[in-house]
Amino acid sequence: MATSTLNIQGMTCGGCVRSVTNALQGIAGVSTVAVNLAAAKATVEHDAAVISPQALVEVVDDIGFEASLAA
Ligand SMILES: [Cu+2]
Repeated sequence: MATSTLNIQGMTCGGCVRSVTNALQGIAGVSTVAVNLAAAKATVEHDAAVISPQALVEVVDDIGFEASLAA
């Protein structure tokens, strides 16, 4: 199991947090998702053999936010 942290720009409220959480949680291979609005980050535990960190970023971008992998 891998843990990836994403920086996410564009989240302004609890609805955004829910949208991001649901999108990430819905991906095959993702086990847990924790989104922090104040920090503008999401921490995702996932099976890297099923879903890559970059693919997580793309899913968040696809629903209208600006994501990148945290260093
Ligand atoms: Cu919102």
